[in-house]
Parts: sequence; structure tokens; C-alpha cells
Amino acid sequence: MERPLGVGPFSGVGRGRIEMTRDRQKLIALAIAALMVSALGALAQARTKISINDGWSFYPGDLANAATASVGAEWQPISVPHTWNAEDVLDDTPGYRRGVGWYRRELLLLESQRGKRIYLYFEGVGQAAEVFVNGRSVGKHIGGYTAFAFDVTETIRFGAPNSIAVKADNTRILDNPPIDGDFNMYGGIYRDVWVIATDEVHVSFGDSAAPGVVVTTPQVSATSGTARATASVINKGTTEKTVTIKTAIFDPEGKQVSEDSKSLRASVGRETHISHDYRLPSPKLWSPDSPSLYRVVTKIFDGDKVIDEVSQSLGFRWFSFDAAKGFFLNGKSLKLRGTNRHQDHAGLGNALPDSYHVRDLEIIKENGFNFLRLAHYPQDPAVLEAADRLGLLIWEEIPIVNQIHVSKGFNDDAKSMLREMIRQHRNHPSIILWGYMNEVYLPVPKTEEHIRATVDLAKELEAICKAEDPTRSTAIAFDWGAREKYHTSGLGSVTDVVGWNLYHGWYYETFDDFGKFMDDQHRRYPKRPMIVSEFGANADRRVHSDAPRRFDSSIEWQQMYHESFLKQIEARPYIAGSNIWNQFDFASEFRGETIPHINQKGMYTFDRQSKDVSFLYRASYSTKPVLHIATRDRMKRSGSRQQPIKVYTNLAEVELFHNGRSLGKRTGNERVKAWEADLVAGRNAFRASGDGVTDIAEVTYADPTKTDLIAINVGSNTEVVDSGGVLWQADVPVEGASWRLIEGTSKPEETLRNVLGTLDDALFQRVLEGNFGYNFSVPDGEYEIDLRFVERNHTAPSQRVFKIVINGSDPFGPIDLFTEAGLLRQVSRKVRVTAVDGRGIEVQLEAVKDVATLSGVSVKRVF
Ligand code: GCB
Ligand code: CA
Repeated sequence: MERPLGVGPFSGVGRGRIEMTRDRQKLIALAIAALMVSALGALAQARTKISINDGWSFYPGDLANAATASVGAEWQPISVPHTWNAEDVLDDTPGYRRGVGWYRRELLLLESQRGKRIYLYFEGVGQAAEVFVNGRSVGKHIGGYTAFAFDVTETIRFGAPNSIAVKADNTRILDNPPIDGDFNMYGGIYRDVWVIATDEVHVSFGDSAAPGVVVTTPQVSATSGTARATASVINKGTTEKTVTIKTAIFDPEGKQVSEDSKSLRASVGRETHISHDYRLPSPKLWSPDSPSLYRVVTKIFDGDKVIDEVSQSLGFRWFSFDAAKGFFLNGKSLKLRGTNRHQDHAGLGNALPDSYHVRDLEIIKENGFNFLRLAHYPQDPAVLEAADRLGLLIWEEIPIVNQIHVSKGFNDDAKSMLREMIRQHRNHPSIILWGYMNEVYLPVPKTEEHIRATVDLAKELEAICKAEDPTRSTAIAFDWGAREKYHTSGLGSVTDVVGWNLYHGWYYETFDDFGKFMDDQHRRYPKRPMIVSEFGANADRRVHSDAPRRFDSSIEWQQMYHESFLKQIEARPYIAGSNIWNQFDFASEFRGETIPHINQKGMYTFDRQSKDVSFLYRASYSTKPVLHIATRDRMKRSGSRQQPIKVYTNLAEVELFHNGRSLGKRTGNERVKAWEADLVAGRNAFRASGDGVTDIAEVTYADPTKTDLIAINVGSNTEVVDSGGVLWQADVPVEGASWRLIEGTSKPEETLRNVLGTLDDALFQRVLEGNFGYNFSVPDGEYEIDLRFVERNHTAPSQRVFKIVINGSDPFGPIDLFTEAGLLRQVSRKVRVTAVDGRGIEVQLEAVKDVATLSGVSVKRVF
């Protein structure tokens, strides 16, 4: 009688103690009984694959004998996916823990499982792993982004609990890519873990945790297609066995359309490759619009008994790149309209359940994209499955980012990562590009030797791609800074496709220089297909400007950036495709920014709230009607009374109403339609409609003449909504404003770094320095003045000292921010002041040593 594997969730009970209590024994007995029962229902299953995500205990550090020691109270009960870096990549302490973490779990295999091969299968452990069964090492794996499988049959016990231990290690090691990058190298078992039980004769994982069946489509056209399925079969038993390998193809409706069968003498210890070829008349082609998925089911029969079974997706499609005309899918031109994705998420680090991965891909699809670059590393199996199912073309790459390390060890690891990625994911029809390097001449100038070694490695990796999978194209992503080096070094001609990561108008130059740069590249290298593999700009939904500029993280600059890039990309047929940087904000520990530790170039926030700009792409790429008033990011606003109101839409005619009054119609193909609105203090209701579709949105406008609360984001062109909901106006008084700057010697300064002790970094990162002041024309009465400061550059006491004079008196005495709070930590001072004789309030800063500095000032009426 065949019985599936029994896996018990036992070790997570209590605080992970292994010593058995009587309750636990009872529980185990019950669980075994439950497993026996469920076993009966699963008799027909030849191979079992059961997740063991729960019931782990975690030790946050290294420990002698961790694989065998008793699991004491200092071990934490956890479930996989898990990372130990979800929080420390976001806190105020620089760095995050890179080192060792231990995991333990019990695993019970039923006596009846004896005779099966037992594999432990890990989808991903950051960044290196060693696995122990009952104290004995069963294997090691390097690389945080590919799966690995160990055959533990010889070490595991049947009919008794086994102890599984995993040592995860995300220490930075120069031989293990990635060694650099604008993302976090999280540690932990952060993807699913499985126990797989097979017959002695089974489809083999090989040494790369591959599915064991390679599916290709040697020939596809609109009228016919051939498919080839090559199974690797291994006999791990002790006697030769004659088996039958049957492969069947099922069409997208689930109907079997083809079958082939071959007999095989499986000799002991040998891995044999068996191919089946099929011809299908007029296959349903796979494409983003119509992602028709076939399945290939491979079964091994011992007589008439199925002893193993593996199912893989199959898509019939063909593609090509043309340097002048771009990308073609199934013989038709298709602009690759894409985005990039990192795999982390607010609150979870990179330890995402499959449903989160799937939701991300659904968002991407829903936004109208047909292309996705998995930057900068192989992602979860759930991602590739979703891409196949939803219809997203994929560029997948290994994590060689910013630099290589010149060593044999680095090269070996890179090669094995590349092989693993290709072998594990190659059956996915969604994949069109394999990538293996990103901006490798960044960030520091590289020596000639380093550059040569990089090119040599690229050539080796290219050869691996072509040897493993000649059906895909290859790509590397280049950066603008080292642009000429990519050509002169020869790296530019190694791959089939060149990717350019371009940030004109963000890190350098202006928006329009982007198109000029691409045109120049195309003129100089007319035979090279090109993709704009990254382009993007920061935006924080709390930060806004009527006069946006580079690096201000305002929503408005990001919108201008994308409106410009999108037009320039669409206007150039030779640009095969593009990928926004990035679909979602993601964590990058070393970054300052208005949200420290977060790269804010997303179309969505880290917790997947859409930014208005995402609707620019939806309106441009989606075929469904899109009508979106782009005010959601700035529902509360100050600034000038006359403000542009934008609508992102693909409707040909849209009318906008403001508080019930029509502002007129806009017609035409433009995806951005804009009106000027004359805002009223308080509530402004907007309604857009066209073609039977309506959108409504509300904006609250703070009256610039009001005097009950005046808050100024000193020294900044941006207005900021702080964590308490207070709107700090840009330091640009509008007509009729109740305040003005008394300029003196004021000079704006900025520090785009993490300001400690506040969530409102954007309020502190821009300051005015010098001798200056503010005048508030407020009626007589009592006010609370709230002043905000940060020491941005002095690193010792007494280097910067200043006074604040309010209506002629000095309430605080000398202020020395460094002595008080240290470098880059927020300081605030409040004081109550009475305005008399119609003179309002005047706040004046005066230097005692060096220059005075101020980040924000607010004046609030006390009633
Ligand atoms: C790049 C890198 C990417 C960064 C991005 C940025 O060119 O490839 O990893 O995150 O720029 O935001 O600076
Ligand atoms: Ca998964």
C-alpha cells in the first residue's frame, strides 16, 4: 500500500521545546492518526510534496551545536516565510544584522514511507544555507535567490521524529553575489520549504533543484507547433528496473491532446534523458493578451502503477528582437511596456507568502503592463507561475549588481546561480530574457584589470545561457555614468539585447536628454536591440510642490518625469521596451530619503498604495477605460489658489466639474488632460466624466490668508503633511499669505539623510541657514510657536550656536543643537507668545557661533 508522507507540525508547540510532554505525546498520536486517515484519500498520488512552513523555531545568531542542542526558551517560534531583517533594515541604527540564524523543526515520517526517497526542497534561503538532519549535514547551498533540494533519505529516520536544522547566513562574502546593490540582502528561510517523497525511480532534480522535465517548442507558427518534453529519470534503488515514461499534453481547457510513451531500463544510479516529441496543428498561442497555457504531464509507470508524476506548463509562442523595429511576439510587433519589481513588502521584509507575490503581479497586469523585469535576482516560483497565467513577459536575472569581485570563487558562484535560475525556471513561457549583470561599472571607477575580468565573466555567463537555453535572448543593464566604458570594454556586444538604466532629470541632465541619448546610441550602434531597463524618480505621497525639482521627492516631479519619459519611449520604435524603476517602493537600508531606508521611485508605496502616477501608465497601456483625477496623493494642500488639476485617462473626451461647475471639456488622444481650478478654502469637489465613466475626488485647500495655524517648511520648495496631519507649507508665500520671510543672509541647505527621532524627515532635510526671520501678521492674542531644527553637519559641541528672538525677547537662550541632540537628530522648541498692538509675531534667528539654522516654524493660535 502506498502511503503519502506524514509531516507533523509538532515542533512549533510551546516555545519550541523538543523534550516531549505528555500533552505533546498525545498530540503526536492524534496527528499520526489524522495522517493515516488522510493517507487513505491520497493513495493514487505517486509523488507527494508537502509544505513544512510552520512549526519552526528560530535562533537569532550563531550557536555551538545548534543542530543538536535542545531547543530552549531563547528560540522563537516562527513560521516560514521568515527573515530576521524585516525590522532592522528600517530602524534608526545604521546597518542590519548580516550573519547567522538557525532554524529547527521536527519532522515525522511514517514507517510506511520507508523505501521512498525523501527530499527537502527549499525555494530560497538568504543568502547561504547548510541543512542538517538529525545533527548531520546533508548539504550546503550558496545564493539567496534560487531553490535547492537535498536527498536526505540516508539520514532520515522513519516512524520517529527527525530533527531538521538549517543554518542560514547572510554575511557579506566577496565570493557570493550580490556584493553590492541598492536593496537589502535579507537573511532567513524566506520562501516555502517542502518535503518531497518519491519512488526510488523518479524524475530527477539533478543537482540544480530543477523540475526534471525540460519543455521546449522547437518550432511554432500560427498553424503548427512542435513541443519536446525531455524527462531526466534516475533510479536510486538497488536493482535495475524497466519502467514506462508517458508524457501527455493537455490543452488550455484541460483536454488531453497528445500522448507518447517510451520504455526505459533504468539502471541503478544512472540518470537517463528521455525525449518525447509532439506536433500540434494550430496550437493556441501564448501572449500577454491571451496567455494560453498547455500542460505537459510526465508519468513514470512500473507496470500499470504510476510511480512518479511531474507537471509543467507549456506555452506556444515565438519572439525576436529587431534593432530598428523593436520586439516581435508571434510574428507581430509588440512594444514591451514594462516595469521592475523587488520582492519585499512593508512589514514583511522579503518574507512574503505566495499570495503577496501573486497580488503584485496582478497589480502589474491590471496596470496594463505586458513586461516585467525581476530586478535584481530570481524570484519566487509563484511569481513565474503568475506571469505565465496572467500574461507578463519576463526578464529574469542573477544578482550581479554594481560590481563583481575578481576571483574564481565569485565566478563559480555566479555561474552556478545562472545555471540554477535557468534550469529551475526555463519551462515558463513568460520568460524571454536571461540577464546576468546590472551596472557593473558602478559606483566606483574600476581598474582596467577589473573591467577585463568583468567582460571575461560576462562572456562565460553568456556561453552558459546559450548552452543551457538557446531559446531565450540575453541582456545586461548598463548605467549612464559609465556609458562609454560599456562600449570600449566590449561588454556592449556580449549579449543579444542591451538594457539602459537611465535617470535623466533625476540623477543627471534633463528629461529631454534621455531621448537624445537613446537616439545617439541607436545611431552609433544600429544593430543593437535596446531596452530602457530602468527609469524613475522618487516620490513621497506626503511631499508636494507647485515648483517641483530634481531630488525633492515631490509627487509632482515624479509625474513630470514619467509624463516626459513615456512620450519619448513611445515615440521611438527602435526602443524594444522599457521598465519603470520601480513598480513598488522597496527597502534599501542605506538610503536617507524623505522615508528613510526606502527607495521611493515606486508607482506604489511599500505597502502597495497606488500613487496617482500609476494611472498615467494605466491610461496609456490598459485597454479598459481609465479615468482618474490625479489628486489622491494631495488631498490636503496649500500653495497657490490657482492650481492645475490633472486627469489621467484614455477617454477621448472628458469634462471636469469643480464644486458642480464645469471647467470645460478636453478632447483628444492625450493621456494627461489638465484644467486650471480656482480653489476655494476648505472643501473642493471634483468630478470628471466621459463616455459613461465618472470619477470623483475631493481636495481640501488651506486658506493662505488664515492665521489660526501657519506652518512653514523652512527652506523648502515642498509642502509636507506631517505624521500628525499638519500641513507645512512650502517656503514660498503665495499672494495674500499671512506670513513672509525676512531674508537677511538666509541660504538654503539640504541633507538628504535619515533624521533621527522623527517620521517627518522631509520637514528637516531642507533648512535655511544664516541670520533671517519670519514675520506673521496675526491678530492680537496668544500663540504657540513651534520651532524645528536639526544639526546637519557639525559634529562637536559649540561649533554652531544661535539665538531666537521673538518679538524682541530671547526665550530660549543660546541653542547648540549638537550638544543637545547630536548630529542629524530632530530638536523642537515650543514657546507661548502674546501678540499685542497689531504688531503680529516676528521670529528672528541670530548667530552666536557660525550660522543659525531652522527647519520648520509654526504659529498656532491658542484660544
Ligand atoms: C539603478 C540600479 C537600481 C537602483 C536605482 C536607483 O540604476 O540598477 O538598483 O535602485 O538605480 O533608484 O538608484
Ligand atoms: Ca513560494
